[in-house]
Parts: sequence; structure tokens; C-alpha cells
Amino acid sequence: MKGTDFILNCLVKEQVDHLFLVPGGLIDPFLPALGRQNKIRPIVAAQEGGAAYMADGYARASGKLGAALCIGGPGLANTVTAIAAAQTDGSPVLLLSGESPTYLEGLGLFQDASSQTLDDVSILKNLTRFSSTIDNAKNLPHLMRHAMIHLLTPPRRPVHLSIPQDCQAADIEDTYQPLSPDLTQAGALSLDSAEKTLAHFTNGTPPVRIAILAGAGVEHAICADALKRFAEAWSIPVTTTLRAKGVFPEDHPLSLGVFGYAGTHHSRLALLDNPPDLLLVLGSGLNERDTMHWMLKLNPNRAICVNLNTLAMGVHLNGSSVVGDVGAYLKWLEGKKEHIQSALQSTQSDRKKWLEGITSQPRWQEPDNLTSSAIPLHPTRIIGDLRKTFPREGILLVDSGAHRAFAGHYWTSYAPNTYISATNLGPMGWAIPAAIGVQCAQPDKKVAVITGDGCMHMHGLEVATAARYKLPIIYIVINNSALGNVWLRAHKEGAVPDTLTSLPDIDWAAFSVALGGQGITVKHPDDLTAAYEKALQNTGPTVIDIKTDKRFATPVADWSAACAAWSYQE
Ligand SMILES: Cc1ncc(C[n+]2csc(CCOP(=O)(O)OP(=O)(O)O)c2C)c(N)n1
Ligand SMILES: [Mg+2]
Repeated sequence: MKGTDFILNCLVKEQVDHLFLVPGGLIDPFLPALGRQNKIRPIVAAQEGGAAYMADGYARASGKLGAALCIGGPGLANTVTAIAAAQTDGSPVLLLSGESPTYLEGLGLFQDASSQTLDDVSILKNLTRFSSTIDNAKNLPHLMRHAMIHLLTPPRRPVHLSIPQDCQAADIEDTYQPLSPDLTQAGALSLDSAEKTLAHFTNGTPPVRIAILAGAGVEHAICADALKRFAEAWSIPVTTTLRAKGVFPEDHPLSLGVFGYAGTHHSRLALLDNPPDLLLVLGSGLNERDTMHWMLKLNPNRAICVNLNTLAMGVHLNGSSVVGDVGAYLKWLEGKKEHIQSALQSTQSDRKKWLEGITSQPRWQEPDNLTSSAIPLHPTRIIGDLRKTFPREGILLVDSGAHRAFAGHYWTSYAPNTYISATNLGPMGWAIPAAIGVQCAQPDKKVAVITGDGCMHMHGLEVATAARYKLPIIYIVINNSALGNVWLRAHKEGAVPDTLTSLPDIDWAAFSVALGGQGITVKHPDDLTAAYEKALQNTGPTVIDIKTDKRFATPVADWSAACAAWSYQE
């Protein structure tokens, strides 16, 4: 078979059924190859950045790898932000780019971006776990295997392969074997350090106020059920990072909601105001936002940290760290029940009282805004009404801007992978194409996006892609005619910063209609539910342009207080 067929066949063997692409000369041989098979549905994006974001959304919503295909040079350069976002959020995106034939490298060929000129591979070296050219067709089978191992075994990260045209057209005599679950679901755990954590539960006076901070590691290890069993068995409250929102149902009596940026008062009360006797940090990268601007201090006598990433843990906690997969740790801990049950049982009723004391206080910053009748509409009302209309098992994607804070704070998420956001890099417009990948991976689920008008300026054209493939995604544009998050700071600095961060009021509903989607404009809060219901009935995409005001303050009071209180000198 041809190199192109071999590559597509590898994807099929790893269960991939969509490929997001923008065609071009350097990948011409892939087009007939896509026509020779029927297992992979090609989705043509408006721009390569969009295609890579779609692959990212597909990976996050499917648990598999997501694949994008583009030409090298200008096409590859368009994907840089998307690959960086996949890298920082640990999303296994495979980027395949076309390269000039090896025998023409460095001769001044149009769009040559081989190692002799722009060097596509080195552009993506820092942004991927593995970036390589296939400089000889004989290398394709084993380098494809390298790529799959880097994508599908922890730590899952993006991978780039640059495929010269002679390699795309070469005859390959090899059969790809899918990776064994022994590799992909290794569930590694350092048993010695796991054993040491038992003392935290049993030594001296057993801890009463125990809490869990759950991060994306719970999602990666697919162990939300084990987390729930452990929490419920011993009445241990659970907070999550914003990245992991939903790994513990936020309407569960033990849920404290999100901790850190856009987090709840409940989580702040439990973790910061009066730090717990024991905090289990399960699979969090402990970045600035996960630690409430580093205000969360981890003491090895009062914390256990489990993570496959030693750097993430070691920076914050020297000792009491378990190098391992969170799922493997929770499974192991379940097996140690007899060692910890008397300590955990003896403290259970006091722990419940502690939790009651916390949850009897307000959870949200300004919950009255959930029913605000303000015109222009309040963003909190937009989110509150969507939650009431949107199915429980539906998937929400959230973009970058002030709307991220409103959604992170007020949205209630019930299950893992139902609140998807690029939280670490935060590139504007990510959610618009990423939702296309999510809808392709989960065709039976309702998919909605909370985005901003500034984000629409960046990647709104991908609504045309959703329309072309009849994907019923609901795009909710919280339209405040501003780069709102920046405006909230900038307008205090005078007229010029105010103007530079304001935007014209675009008719995003008309924009959607022009691209082949449905468009609805909402100016009155009483019209929200009908708009959502109409969008939920549509067979293609709907953009709901909701007119709001840039002056509404974001619900980040706890975060701002933490930032103000923090000092590097501490
Ligand atoms: C690619 C990129 N450029 C710039 C930024 C900085 N930035 C963060 S939020 C934001 C404004 C977002 O505007 P909009 O989409 O309208 O959302 P709003 O804040 O108004 O809700 C900007 C410019 C970014 N995160 N990503
Ligand atoms: Mg805006």
C-alpha cells in the first residue's frame, strides 16, 4: 500500500474515525487515499488552526487521539497555537503535515519548509512530545509507531510528523499492529510511596477535616467512579480544578465545586481559610490557577499528592508525593480498606459537621444574578438559563475571556468530559472549532459553546464548517462589544485603553446565516429559553448572539483577593 494508505490505516487501527484537514499541494496524495477508504470521515476546516483545534476537541471528547492534516510551511505555521494548547492541556493531537520531496529539499521549491529552510519539524519541537520528519519511506512504519506511543501512553501529548511527498507516494510493505492496552493503560504506581500515605490516615490523632482536590489526572486515568466511591465511603468533600470541572458531580452533597480561578466560596473556605487536616491532591498540575495564585500551601504532614508528573508535584511538595496514576492509587487504596477504615469511620460524623458548616454558607459570589432581569442581559443569567434548558449529559465548551469566569463559577457540571476548556494556554476562539471535533466524537450528545465576540473575531468562520457538515452545535456568543476581560482592567487607565479594548457590535446571528447556520439575536432575558429550545431542535449549527454589557464584573472576588495577598517574598 501507499504511504498515505498506511498512515490512514494506522489511524483506523487506533480507532480514529475523523480526520480534520485543509488540503494543499504538499498533501495532494492524501486526497485520493481518503477516497480509497470509508472508515475515516474527512472534515475540511476553514483554517489549519481550526483543524488542529478540532482534533484537540475530538481527542478530549473521545479519549482517543485526534488527527489533523495540513500542508507544511504556511499550513503548519497556522497550527502553532493549537498545538501549544494541546501540549499545555495534555491532549493527544497528531498533526500530519506535508513536506516537499526529499530530493528537492533546499533547491528553492515553492513552499519548501523542510529542514533545509523553515524547518517545520523544529518549529513544533518545543510544542510536542515528538516531532519528526519521515526522511525515508522505510522509516515510516517504526516512526509511526513512535508517534502512537508518544500520543497514547502517559504523559499524553501532541505529536507531529512531517511527511515528504515521495514518502506519501512510496509503497510500504508493513502491517500496523495497534498498541496493546498493557502500554496504553499501564496505570503505573510507586508502591513504596503509596504505602507511606497510609500513615496520614492512621498515625496519631486521625484527621477529621479531609478534603480532595481533583485535577485532570482523574480524567486522564478515567477514574471518576473510583473517586466518587472513595469520597462517599468516608464522607470526604471534593473540589476540582477548573480544568477538571465535572470529574465529581457538582450537585453531589460532597461537592465543593471548583477551587482556584473562578472557584466557589465553598472550596476557598475548605482549602484556604482554615486548611484541612489532610488534603489529597489527585492529578493536579498545581499551576497558578489550580493553587489560587499559589496561596494553597502544601505541607507534607498534611497533604498527599499523586501525579505522574514529578515536576508538577515536586515544586509544591517535597515528600508525601506518590509518583503514579491517580486511578491506580485509588484502586490500591480501595484494597487497603482494612488499614484505614477505623480511622476514617471514627472521624466521619465530625467531618460531616465540618462540611455542613461550609455548605451552609453561600457557594457563589452573586447568585441573585442567575435570575437577573437586566437589559442588556447579565452573563450569569445567560449561563443560568442555559443550564436549566441544556440536557444533563450534554457537553459544554468554554472559550477565553470574561465569559470563562462566569461559566466556570456558575455552570454546574455533572460528569467528566462534559465541561471542556483550554484552561492552561487559553487561546481565544479555541472552543469554536474544538466543538466541531467534540460533536464528531460524540454525535449523539448535545454540544454547546460559551464564547465571546472577541473569540468569534478569531475563529468564528469555523461555524461554516459546522454548517457544511450539519453539526447541530449551539454557539452562544456573550456579546459585550468588547475584549471584555481586558477592558475590565484597561478602561480604568483612560480613554485610549478603553477604546483599544472595545469592539464594534457585530450582528453574529446574520454572520451565522451567511455561513449556512441558523442565527438568533437575544436582547431580552425572557427570550433566552425559547432561543435555547429552538437551537436544540436545529439539525445544523445555531449562533445565538446575546447582547450583554462589558461592565458586569466577573465572579472572581476570591481570586482577586488571593492575588492581592500573595507575595513572592513569603
Ligand atoms: C489568542 C489570544 N490572544 C489574546 C488573548 C488575551 N485575551 C484574553 S481574554 C481576551 C478578550 C476576549 O474577548 P471576548 O471573546 O469578547 O470575551 P469577553 O472577555 O468579552 O467575555 C483577550 C484579548 C488570548 N487569551 N488569546
Ligand atoms: Mg466580548
